[in-house]
Amino acid sequence: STLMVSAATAQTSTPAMAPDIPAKFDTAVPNADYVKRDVMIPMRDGVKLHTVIVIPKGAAHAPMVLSRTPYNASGRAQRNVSPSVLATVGQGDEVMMENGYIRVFQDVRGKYGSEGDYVMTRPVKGPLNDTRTDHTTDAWDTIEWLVKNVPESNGKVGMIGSSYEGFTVLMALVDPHPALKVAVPMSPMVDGWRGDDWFHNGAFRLPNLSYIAGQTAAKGSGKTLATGVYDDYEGVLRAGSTADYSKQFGLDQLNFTRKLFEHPAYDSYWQHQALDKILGKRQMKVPTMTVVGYWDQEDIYGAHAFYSAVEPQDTANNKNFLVVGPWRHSGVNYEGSSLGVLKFTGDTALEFRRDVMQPFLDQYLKDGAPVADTPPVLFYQTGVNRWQRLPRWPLACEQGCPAPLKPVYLKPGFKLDFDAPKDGAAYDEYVSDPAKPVPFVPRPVHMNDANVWRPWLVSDQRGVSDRTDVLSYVSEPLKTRLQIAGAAMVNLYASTTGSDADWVVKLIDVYPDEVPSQPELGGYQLGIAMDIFRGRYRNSLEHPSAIVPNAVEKYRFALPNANHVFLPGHRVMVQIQSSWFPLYDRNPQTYVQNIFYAKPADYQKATLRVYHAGAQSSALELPVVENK
Ligand code: PG9
Repeated sequence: STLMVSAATAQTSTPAMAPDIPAKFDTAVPNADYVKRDVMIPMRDGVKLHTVIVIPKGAAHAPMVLSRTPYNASGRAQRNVSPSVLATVGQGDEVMMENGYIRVFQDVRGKYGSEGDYVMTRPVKGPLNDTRTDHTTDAWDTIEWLVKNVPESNGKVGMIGSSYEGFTVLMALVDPHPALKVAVPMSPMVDGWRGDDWFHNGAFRLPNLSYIAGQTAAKGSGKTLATGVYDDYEGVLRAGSTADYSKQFGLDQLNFTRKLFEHPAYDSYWQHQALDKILGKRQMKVPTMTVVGYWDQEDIYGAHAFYSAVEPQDTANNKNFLVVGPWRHSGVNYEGSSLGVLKFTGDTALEFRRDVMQPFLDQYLKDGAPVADTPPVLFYQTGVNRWQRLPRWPLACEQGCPAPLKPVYLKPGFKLDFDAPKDGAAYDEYVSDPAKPVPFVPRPVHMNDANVWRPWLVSDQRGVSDRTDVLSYVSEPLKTRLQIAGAAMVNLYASTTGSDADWVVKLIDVYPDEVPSQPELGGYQLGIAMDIFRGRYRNSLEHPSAIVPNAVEKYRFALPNANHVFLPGHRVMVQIQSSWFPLYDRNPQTYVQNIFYAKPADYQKATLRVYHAGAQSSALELPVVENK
């Protein structure tokens, strides 16, 4: 019968026990409008880096845009399995591909398909890196290869990328290949201690532990922590110190965890890899548009730090550009018409990519493209929701800006205004109990939930404003607009009965009781600029010192940059608290040598006082600018 014949035929050609998974196999993509090339590019030390090149069919004299990633180049080059190049690359790359670009993704050394060792945010060659290579040389060698081996290209290369990929863009600028014509670092990780991923002003960011497991437990995708607890607030609290928490999962055996635990202070390990410091000393050669989200919950510090470090070199105002949109971390590459409860005037991320970034890239990468009309600074002004083209940033600061900072004072009775306090109680106090830290978002806190993590910086601060361990100072409803443009400076006079303390300070826009067109915003407390400072670093970031119990000391630190209009009817609020958990590790409030290893007995309740009298008038110095 027919059945018997076909069975016999099958047996002779493919044995029944032939293994069914080949070493390598890709399904054909019929009618694709692109080709994908997978190559191994040799570096100067012989290590080969896996690189995926996506080329629109028929491309000729096309620019190339490179991203160097620890997040899987093949995955970055395959949002969907599709014959359409727009569906294949990420949402953030669509405009580029519509304009005929070649898109290149490369695995950094030691990750996914690349050879070599992986070192987390590998430091530049120098005191911390005694090898012949770093991300600067790897970018150089890659660009050298690309311009010689991609015949469809015009030999001009741009680099782009967000976060870790933004860090690799900045690393390429340390000694850029001559074919690198333009750079767009987005939310780049610049200084892991001052205010990007690992710490903020010395307070450790606990979500890093699961990131380290995901990133360094294996060459490919790493491991997920089996926490066994949905509410991370509970799970982390129960464990005790950060070292004890890490130990449960064996994370203390990973080298990068060890490096973090060995360098809790801003010592040479951190200073020597801070890219703003490194690039501030180099001559700026490549036009660079640095991009960051206003509410960037991971790397809110680095873009501004880099921009201001290199700005003095840009005397002709044609190399250093800054863009800040109303986005979460990396939100620039997705849909940008809302964030949490906030709604903007359309897809702000697409507007930026299509109307600002693309002409900027074209100017430097496309043969014969016109000069783009790029403002030195493009900043989405929150509160009034509009893009602002600015000649410089910031507009108000301590020194050297068009406007100075203007203190708004914390006052007795939990008031806030521009006049210094004249009478009334000298201080307010609260008890901070490390056994009941203030949650950074309402419990249960499931940190892996993207819906919690991504928009958390715009979450309603009413969730904590009435806790007895949170002080909330609020102004009268504003009669006229109050506009700020820069970084507010905290000037806090405070004491504690303990010998160490964290200070969390939040500048908040309190909406009117009723917002007719969006009722859920009635009374909303929107964080405009918020940060934490670990008290032991008040006199030196590098050399911590114990706080003298009950002595009034000064804590001075900058909040993240803001370009905001507080509208009439709104109120300005300043909140102060001493924990922000489990985003930040708990300060035991007893001075210990290394907080990572604090013992259970070190965690002690303390009474903290915030002073508002005479020479000890605590204030937030605001970058107020004239409202036009
Ligand atoms: N914020 C992430 C990161 C960058 C650099 C080091 C560690 C983490 C990221 O989004 O890539």
